[in-house]
Amino acid sequence: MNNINTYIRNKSIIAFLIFGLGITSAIFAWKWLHSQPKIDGAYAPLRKTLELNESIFKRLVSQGHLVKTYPVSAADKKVRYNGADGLQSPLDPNWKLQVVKAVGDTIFITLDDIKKLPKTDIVFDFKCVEGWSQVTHWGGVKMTDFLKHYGLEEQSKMSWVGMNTPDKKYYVGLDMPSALHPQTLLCYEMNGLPLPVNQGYPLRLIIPVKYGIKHLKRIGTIFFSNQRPPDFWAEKGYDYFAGL
Ligand SMILES: Nc1nc2c(c(=O)[nH]1)N[C@H]1C(S)=C(S)[C@@H](COP(=O)(O)O)O[C@H]1N2
Ligand SMILES: [Mo]
Repeated sequence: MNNINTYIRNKSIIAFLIFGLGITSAIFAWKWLHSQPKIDGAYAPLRKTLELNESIFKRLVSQGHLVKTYPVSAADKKVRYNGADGLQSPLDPNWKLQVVKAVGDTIFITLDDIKKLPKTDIVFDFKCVEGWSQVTHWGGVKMTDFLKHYGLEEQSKMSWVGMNTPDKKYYVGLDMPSALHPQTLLCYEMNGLPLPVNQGYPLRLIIPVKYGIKHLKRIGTIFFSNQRPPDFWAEKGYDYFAGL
């Protein structure tokens, strides 16, 4: 009898010690994580996980994976709009797209010039990280057609593309494989009509392999870099790549 009591007591003590050890290590792990430096708003170890996810995603893109498309008839006529950062000031009536080929070498391109390039339409399920999605219809020039037309092959060998609104208040960074994805558009039409102002008139990005946060509205400047460009939502802790 006594032996059994001793046995139960010892078991309880061991269970209690293991429980205590578990709690203590959880607290230490939490403290350790919060003592780590932040990279783009996320603690370094968590950022590492996001980057691992991204390397898997990049492989998918380079294998030529296409986002699912829909017939035009499936597109919603009442398109939701979301996000007005960088759209607050009135648009300069003399707006031109600025493409920085190199430091001190910027080209200025009008909307009419962009409209002369081959046009591509896409109907796809536009997804916002906030949890909604909508099948919508967009038209514009494929990023790859645009880059070829303007002789930007050398720039396309760099690792990153950056885009800003004219007032620089909203900005995105894109990995080159996603920028060169065949479904990525410099877009000037929605439902076959010029973009509404709150939807990014005169020119916005449509990059179906990524969440809405990357689809910059009202593009002012495009530049190329081997360093990762600043990114509005990544700075607030969202995944830099925001791939689907
Ligand atoms: N300039 C600018 N572009 C932006 C945003 C913004 O706030 N400012 N919001 C983004 C987000 S979070 C989403 S979901 C999409 C929404 O595009 P829509 O308004 O055409 O639906 O735009 C993206 N592009
Ligand atoms: Mo979004």
